Amino acid sequence: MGYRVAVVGATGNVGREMLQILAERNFPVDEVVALASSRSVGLKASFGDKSILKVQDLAKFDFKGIDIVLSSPGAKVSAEHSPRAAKAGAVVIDNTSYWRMDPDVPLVVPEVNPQAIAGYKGRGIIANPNCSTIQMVVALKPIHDAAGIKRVVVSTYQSTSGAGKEAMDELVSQTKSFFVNQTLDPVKFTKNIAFNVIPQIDVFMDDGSTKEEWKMVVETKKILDPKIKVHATCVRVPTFVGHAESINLELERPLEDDEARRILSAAPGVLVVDQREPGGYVTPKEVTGQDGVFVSRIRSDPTVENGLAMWVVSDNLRKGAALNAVQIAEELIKGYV
Ligand code: 11C
Repeated sequence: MGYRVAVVGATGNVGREMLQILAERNFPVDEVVALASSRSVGLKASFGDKSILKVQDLAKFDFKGIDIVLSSPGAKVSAEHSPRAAKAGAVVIDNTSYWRMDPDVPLVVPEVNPQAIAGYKGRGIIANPNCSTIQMVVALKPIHDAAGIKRVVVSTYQSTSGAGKEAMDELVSQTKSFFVNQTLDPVKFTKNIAFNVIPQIDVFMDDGSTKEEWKMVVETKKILDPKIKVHATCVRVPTFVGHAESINLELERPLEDDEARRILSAAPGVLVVDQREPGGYVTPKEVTGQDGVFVSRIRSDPTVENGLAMWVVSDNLRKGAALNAVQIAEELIKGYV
């Protein structure tokens, strides 16, 4: 038996990837529906190489009979339509920031807290975490189980695809304009992104952090352990796909770097590439289109007691968004729908 699945935001970076991954992983479907705003109605969306779908109007769509919704529109759209879909009987896996911190909505990374899925019954919504959080907690979970994480200090190097297709186009056009001696003013970003890095993702909060940084703090606590202290600096870099993170950990108990490497190599969803020679590590460009969370540069940090440092890279559109949502759906159909 298959499921009736709807993908909301089907024409966006993440929505397209959701359709691709559902098809790639042969998710058991009887029907797949592609939904987006009225502007996109009539456009086509590929369900992998299985079929071409005609995009339908989200606002007019009746969710009755739909089993699972994978949703990645803007937060405001999600606030309105995810509860509407849930009320019609669907389980909604929502990739926006809107529902993540709601105490009645589980926030799930299947390699880390699959047991939390059961909590969806309250609202009928399961939240998919922010991309920079997902890849970090997949790498932190086995270390936390082995040696207890007290504190995390993370700096991110986030690709333009996290800000959408227009942001990727802005990187392309600014790069091209540089070679013809023109300057194109920023539109999607606050400063030029070509040949630059920008230490702001999302809006500023009252304490001087940005909302992306705040998300990394509160989401990590909700998914992994509320006792872990997290300090994040989130930076946009001129790459297209793949977020990288430099992570420093302070552990409760000593953990040799060789032991950390062994533990990470055996952890679900993690691939260790750590050769301590030129090129013996992973960069964002190499992980585009891949499913894993890649860990390199694992080493002791002698500046704090029980310190450990690592470099973590993953495809932000796949494990950071669409793949994680599809994995939640796979867990869900094992016993919850
Ligand atoms: C970025 N992490 O790279 C953001 C995109 O809360 O789902 C995802 C925003 C979110 O810009």
